[in-house]
Amino acid sequence: MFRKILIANRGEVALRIVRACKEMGVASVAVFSEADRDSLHARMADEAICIGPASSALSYLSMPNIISAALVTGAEAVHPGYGFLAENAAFARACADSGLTFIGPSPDAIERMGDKAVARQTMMAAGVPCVPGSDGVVETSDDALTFAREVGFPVLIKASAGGGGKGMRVATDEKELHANFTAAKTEAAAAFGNDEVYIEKYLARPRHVEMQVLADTHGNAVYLYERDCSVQRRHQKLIEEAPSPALTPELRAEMGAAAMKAVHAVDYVNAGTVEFLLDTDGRFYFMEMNTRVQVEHPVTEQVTGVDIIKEQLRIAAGEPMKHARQEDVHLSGHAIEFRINAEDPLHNFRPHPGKIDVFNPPGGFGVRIDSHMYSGYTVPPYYDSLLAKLIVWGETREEALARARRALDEFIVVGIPTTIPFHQYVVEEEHFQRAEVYTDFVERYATTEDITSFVTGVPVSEKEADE
Ligand code: MV4
Repeated sequence: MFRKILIANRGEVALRIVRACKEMGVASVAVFSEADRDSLHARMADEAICIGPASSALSYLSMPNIISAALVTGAEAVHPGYGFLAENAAFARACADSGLTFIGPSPDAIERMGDKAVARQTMMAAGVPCVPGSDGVVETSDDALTFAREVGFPVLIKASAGGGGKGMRVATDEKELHANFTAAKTEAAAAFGNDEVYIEKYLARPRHVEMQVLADTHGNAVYLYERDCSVQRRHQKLIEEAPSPALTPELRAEMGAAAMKAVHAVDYVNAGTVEFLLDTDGRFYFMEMNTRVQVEHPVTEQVTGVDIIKEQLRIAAGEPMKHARQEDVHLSGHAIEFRINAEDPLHNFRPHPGKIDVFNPPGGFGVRIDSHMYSGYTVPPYYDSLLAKLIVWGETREEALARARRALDEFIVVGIPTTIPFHQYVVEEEHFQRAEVYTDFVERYATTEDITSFVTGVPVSEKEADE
């Protein structure tokens, strides 16, 4: 095992990694920007080193600053967390070139999954089910038309360099295809400096179901089952749960086998996530592969008992992972994660940095809080707005929901608005309670009017009648 590692991140995930290090007897080095001097991740690590000014580009995204910090502190490895440099192949290479172990997959795997057209082509060749569409990049709008006619309209034009919803355009008929193909390419060129696009049939109201995988350098590979992440807003996940209420045991085994094919197709090592779209007929299709640990990894930890961060460290250190056989990985109960963001759900989820006067987290059986906040902490305006993750566990989904209601009621944050009221609304919402949740859930059933009405106690219909 490593003696000392550097954590190239901030906030709750940096703290999550510090905690794993402490339990494993690994010394931790935190890095922080000038805006994060008073942050908990820096205080809880064994050592902390300033890597630049507030701007991410000059601190958490600065490869030379981070690598220098690792070298001067004598760290042997770098954990990138999620976001920032986590899926940057050049960074993984730069670590290796400096004699540092990157705690993640090979630069090659990062690169191949980072290009979404190459990822799709790789998965098609490996026999992983993909949405009907083009085999890799589509060069001309005439070729796009050929594919669209083959699979039928509507189709989705996606940027190869995109992912996470950026650079997508729907075309509902032949007339729209040409204009939207050109628009998608222009948009992709401007956003990513790469105008390559590919085509898929557009699935109506899919669910987002993703498989957590782990693979080590000894040839062991397992899936830790799925997470259902259908409650999203503008491609930002808000609630994730495991297991997915939409999977049968048979479908779960099929999806797990498909995820294992994906792992083997790129000789994947370390923790990863294979994202699928599940259509209303129970068919699933590969969407993307994330080559990092994800924000929502705790829901999987709660239902499997596997500490994913510790497994990442063991794998990167060249040890066999602890949960190496599929037969040893069991699902137990139900977990749901609620993202508590420094955002105002009554005003379009507008980010709202500022001082937290009081933070009183919930507790008790089946409640886990992963957070870097404390009473008196000031949320800086420079980074993402995730403040805390509330993860509840129950023997059943119903028990987890009852526990979520109780925990959300106990959860006190004074000083800035948070997404807590949004979650309090959702756990009472009938479609969510019945688990009838698709990727359009928020726009359909959790609008600003719905949440405002819930918070003020004024029914939506009465308010409309007043106006
Ligand atoms: C799709 C789709 C429908 N059909 N692909 C959005 C994020 C990016 N990773 C892919 N996305 C989608 N791809 C086909 N062929 C619908 C979406 C999508 C979506 C997917 C998952 C979760 C939320 C979403 C919200 C809107 C669109």
